[in-house]
Amino acid sequence: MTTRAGFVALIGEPNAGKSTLLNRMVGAKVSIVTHKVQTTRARIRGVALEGDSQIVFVDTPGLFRPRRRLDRAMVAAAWTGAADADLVVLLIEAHRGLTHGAQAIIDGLSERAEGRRVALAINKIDRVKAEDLLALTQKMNAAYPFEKTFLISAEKGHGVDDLRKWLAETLPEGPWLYPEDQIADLPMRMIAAEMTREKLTLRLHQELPYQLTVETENWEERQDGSARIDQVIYVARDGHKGILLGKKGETIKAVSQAARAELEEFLGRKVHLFLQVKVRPGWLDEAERYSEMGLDFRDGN
Ligand SMILES: Nc1nc2c(ncn2[C@@H]2O[C@H](COP(=O)(O)OP(=O)(O)OP(=O)(O)O)[C@@H](O)[C@H]2O)c(=O)[nH]1
Ligand SMILES: [Mg+2]
Repeated sequence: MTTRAGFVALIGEPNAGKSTLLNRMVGAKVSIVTHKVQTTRARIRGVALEGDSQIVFVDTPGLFRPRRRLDRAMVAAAWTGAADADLVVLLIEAHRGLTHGAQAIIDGLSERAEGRRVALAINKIDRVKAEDLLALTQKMNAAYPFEKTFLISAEKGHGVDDLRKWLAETLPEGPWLYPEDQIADLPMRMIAAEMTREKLTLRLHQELPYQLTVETENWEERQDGSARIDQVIYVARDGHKGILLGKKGETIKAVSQAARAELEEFLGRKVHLFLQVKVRPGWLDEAERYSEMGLDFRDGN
């Protein structure tokens, strides 16, 4: 039997649906999803099997014009993901079309991921009329020589099987890179921290989600089969701590409950989750915070 295996980087503007697509391909939620931009911060690998192929999807942070150190490190991580991959899939949003941001990514492709084979996935087709898609497909292919174009809805699942099949056929021949039953390549402590960050992002407004980070400090397996997980939420300002806790601690309590429920489902057992909020004004400039997130601090320079 000839097997195939390789890395497929999912790139695109923030909110394009990269993490949604990764989760659908893998069949489990390994990367967090919100309706807000810049949700994903680092490269997250999820593994899918299709016939004799093992496809390692690499979810990446959205590509945008970075301002802060964290933004720069995120964008650098995304480009590294594209440069290291066997195949690249650029996601755009059907209803937004060829935006300035998408054009900037196309311009970057030849420079930052030279020689990579790139397919286009026009996502969120559930939001547009079918007849609009032909013109957009043509426009995109005039802007860049994509190997293939797929019309998909990562959320509803349309077109996703065709994309997976094409990727499986197109990856190089070679032995599988992960054990057959592995679906993600990300430490559990980080997946757990991401789940809490997702709940925080969904609940908090404006800039706050971008001013915090979550780390799993301790993970204890208990005799009764449950897990005790201690996490720290770093915020940059005193005022943020108050907002995060909420009136009588309501906000943090709701976040904790939602994150715990998801963790329990993911792990298939009982979880005791303890969240602590720490004010740390300089966390956005601390190397250790970046390595905990899976980012390279120096990329932020
Ligand atoms: N209508 C529709 N919404 C979608 C589809 N795919 C993703 N979404 C929504 O788009 C939003 C962003 O999805 P994500 O998967 O977090 O996007 P992302 O590209 O990973 O975003 P960043 O991590 O911020 O770069 C979420 O609210 C998703 O539910 C789709 O096919 N159709
Ligand atoms: Mg994402």
